[in-house]
Amino acid sequence: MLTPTEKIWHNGRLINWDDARIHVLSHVVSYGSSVFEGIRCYATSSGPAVFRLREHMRRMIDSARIYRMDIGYTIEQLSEASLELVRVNKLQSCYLRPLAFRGYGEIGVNPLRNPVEVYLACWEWGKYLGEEALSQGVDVCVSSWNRIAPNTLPALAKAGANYMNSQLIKMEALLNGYAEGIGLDAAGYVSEGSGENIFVVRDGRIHTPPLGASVLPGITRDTVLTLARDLQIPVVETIIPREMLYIADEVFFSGTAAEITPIRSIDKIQVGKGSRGPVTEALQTEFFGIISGKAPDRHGWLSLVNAPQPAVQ
Ligand code: PPE
Repeated sequence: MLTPTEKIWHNGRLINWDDARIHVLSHVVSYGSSVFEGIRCYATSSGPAVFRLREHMRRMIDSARIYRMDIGYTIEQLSEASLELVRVNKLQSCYLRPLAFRGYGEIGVNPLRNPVEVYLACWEWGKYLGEEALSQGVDVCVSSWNRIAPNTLPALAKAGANYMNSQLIKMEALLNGYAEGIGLDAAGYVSEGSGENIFVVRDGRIHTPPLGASVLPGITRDTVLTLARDLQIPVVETIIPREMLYIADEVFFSGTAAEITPIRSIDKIQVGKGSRGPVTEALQTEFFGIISGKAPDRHGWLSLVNAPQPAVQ
């Protein structure tokens, strides 16, 4: 269950958690007209720090643009407001959920006359796929549901409506005893999990589906690609046939919520040795080093919530 915090940001103002309510006839409720983000803030020795804040806000504005939605705030304004929100809620680490949606006004498919409402909320959120997932790996399946096809719903937009497809994948997986499901794209190639991008390692080379395979352009995906290049591990963005999953040495998920989670079996076929592999572990070490503040933030990925105090003269 969600643990409420004190404040939520709405259209430029801080309001109480319990006052962040909408009318049942808001456009978004009937027609799914929302875009959103998921961002993590980590506890570091310099205080709470938000991971790749600007990149997430840029994607939010991109998502809105695809749907002709004018958010009315810049990347800088949304980023500043996020830092302020974490500060006023006095959290050391949390998950941030920016949301923009078509609000109350008219009913009918045309959204253009309804107001756009922008919210930022945050709360404490633990591990996504279970406590042991990060070290032990998870058991997953290939879903009988495909990901959204091109020319149906745009996958580059992180829109609420896309998650109806994710829910079908997730529910089917959970009810069949798996932690997560992998969606194939409309052509039958590997796409992504219900809320994670996917990576396949074979013979020391990392493969991930290209943006054309109906994947969300994940910020953690980009992080993994960057860290792999830093480690001089070859990476390719390429079409991945389903059966590559079964003959891979390692497979792992990436995502803000899932971070870097190893996959130990797919459709009950063991992946590699059935435990976290060396490439996955090396990437986790880099990633967790940076987000915990223990390794240098060499790519400038962390935004400190509390601005550093000026040096005493
Ligand atoms: N694909 C999908 C479909 C997806 O939802 C996410 C994030 C990703 C890939 C990874 O993107 P990124 O977080 O930028 O690396 N899923 C978010 C929502 C999870 C939820 O249950 O809600 C997340 O990880 O925060």
